[in-house]
Amino acid sequence: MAIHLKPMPVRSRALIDWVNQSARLTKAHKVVWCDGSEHERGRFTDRAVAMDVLLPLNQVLRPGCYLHRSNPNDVARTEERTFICAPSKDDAGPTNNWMAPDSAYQQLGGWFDGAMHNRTMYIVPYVLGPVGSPFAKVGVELTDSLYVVLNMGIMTRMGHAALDLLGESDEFSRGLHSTLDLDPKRRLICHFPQDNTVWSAGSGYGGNALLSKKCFALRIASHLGRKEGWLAEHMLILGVQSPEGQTTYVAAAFPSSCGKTNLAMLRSPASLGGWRIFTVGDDIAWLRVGADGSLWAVNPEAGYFGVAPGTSEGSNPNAIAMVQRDTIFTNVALTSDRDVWWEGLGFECPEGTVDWQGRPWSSSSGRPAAHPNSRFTAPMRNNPAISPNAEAPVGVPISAIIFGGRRASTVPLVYESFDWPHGVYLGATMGSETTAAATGTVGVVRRDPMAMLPFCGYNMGDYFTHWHMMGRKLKRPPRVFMVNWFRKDRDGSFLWPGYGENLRVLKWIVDRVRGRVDARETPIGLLPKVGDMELSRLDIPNDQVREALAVKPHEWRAELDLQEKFFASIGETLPPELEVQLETVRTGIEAGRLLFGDDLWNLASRTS
Ligand code: OXD
Ligand code: MN
Repeated sequence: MAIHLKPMPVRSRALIDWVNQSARLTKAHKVVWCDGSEHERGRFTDRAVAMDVLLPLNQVLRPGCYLHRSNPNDVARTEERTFICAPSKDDAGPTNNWMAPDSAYQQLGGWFDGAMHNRTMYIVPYVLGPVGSPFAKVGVELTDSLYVVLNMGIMTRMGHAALDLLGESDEFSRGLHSTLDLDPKRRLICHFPQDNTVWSAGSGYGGNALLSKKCFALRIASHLGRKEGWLAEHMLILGVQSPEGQTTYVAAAFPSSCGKTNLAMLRSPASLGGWRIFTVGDDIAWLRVGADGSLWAVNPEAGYFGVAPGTSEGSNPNAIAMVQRDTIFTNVALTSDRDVWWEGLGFECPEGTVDWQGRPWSSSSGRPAAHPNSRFTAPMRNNPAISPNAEAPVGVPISAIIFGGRRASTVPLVYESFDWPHGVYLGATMGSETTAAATGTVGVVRRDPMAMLPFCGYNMGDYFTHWHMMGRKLKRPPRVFMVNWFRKDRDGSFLWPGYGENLRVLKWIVDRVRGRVDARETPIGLLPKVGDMELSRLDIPNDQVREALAVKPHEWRAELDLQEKFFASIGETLPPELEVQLETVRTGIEAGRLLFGDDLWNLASRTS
């Protein structure tokens, strides 16, 4: 019989019943309700240190910071072991793995049976979205991982706030998580949207185990959003403030590990003094149509689970400042003075550093010191660029949506859609090279519509239709843009410097939204006139910018064929509107090529 410790005032009968049921199933040795207080965090941290779950870092250099080393077989999201267990396979659609709900409950139920007999079950109630916001939702995660509890305390509003908001209601997301024995063969992340439930087994890694994040705030929430008429998206949210003090809010979807956190926290380069970025969120946006007919967004999370490698004083100075304290690092390297190091931190690895597995390491070791998907978990309040509206219950009004992928060719630095349906087509056809954020081959282009391929909790074709429906409800829809920071020249060098200089692209987007500049019309969308972009004091020739903006028909022919293949793979649920959009682009590209050859829009950009 489980011992319940420190019960808090819990008024939801449904919550108590479910906790009891889960404790019986897992035969939890102890059940601990988490209240989310600082005092509790201190106790849990001490316990995690005593259990070697956390290693204290140098508390003078990094107060409140700890290092966690995960099992080497458990370092990224496992998409092939992630399932949408909706009642029918069609509900999950062709882009998701599907398992019948009964089979999934049965298989995982077998694994969970007795899984915590000598472990503590922590009950983690949490709120997603600012407390007091109409967007806010309650979730509860039951877990046997102290690492998960401590991360959830950073990533969500955890404890009393959630129980207060829940009151007597039975409306909360139910997450049951056990690391089991971390055997990859007994690893499954199963979502039951119809039950507002996730069961996650066999992994302790972020996206698989912090159930508030990808599992609830995206997969389950996208299903709820479809039912209730809103959107849960894999998007950062930021405010761009002009030198006059006018702020324009933007939401942007990029696949994992493509720089969302860097863009959300961007510090303007000296050459663009006067322009500033404020972060509302770095990974997830919940979006609703407001009474004014605009799209309003909140960040459901309270912290950032960012990719460490590549984060430096140069690429993201605000993140470097943020992770100076109160941060949990996962799978980074440890220096001899107990500080952290990772590839791309901007300085040589100090001697005596051990790698993410604790093995001696030097630059000649022939392997990275930090795992490529190593992470920092930091509270958003530590971000020096946090928006004053990050906790605003009503959210922020979104004037522009930006889609973007990692594409070495074809996709220009920035362009704008003609209207909302064309914008949905841009998002639906997004492609990107795969990264280390998920297990599998890195560097292959895959279609990743709206950056939601791994996170959409229902049929992708129905998801596109939902986007069209949202557009119909919007009296003042945001403009939609596509960006690509990663285009390369023939020699394989990046054409655009990226990082802080991306603010120049944001400035053009803001100028478009505010009606300050016009654009060049091409079959793929509206491109900047090079003269309208702020390029002063940028250390690259204008011709290189033109190359980054070029529309090359031979590349687009190949691209459109791939898009068509992807659409075919969606099957019957694909809205015909998307095929019409694709054919319109194809006709434009072919006509232009016949009339002017392959260099048409390249040439056009030269004259503007
Ligand atoms: C993330 C991801 O952790 O997208 O945010 O993988
Ligand atoms: Mn993400």
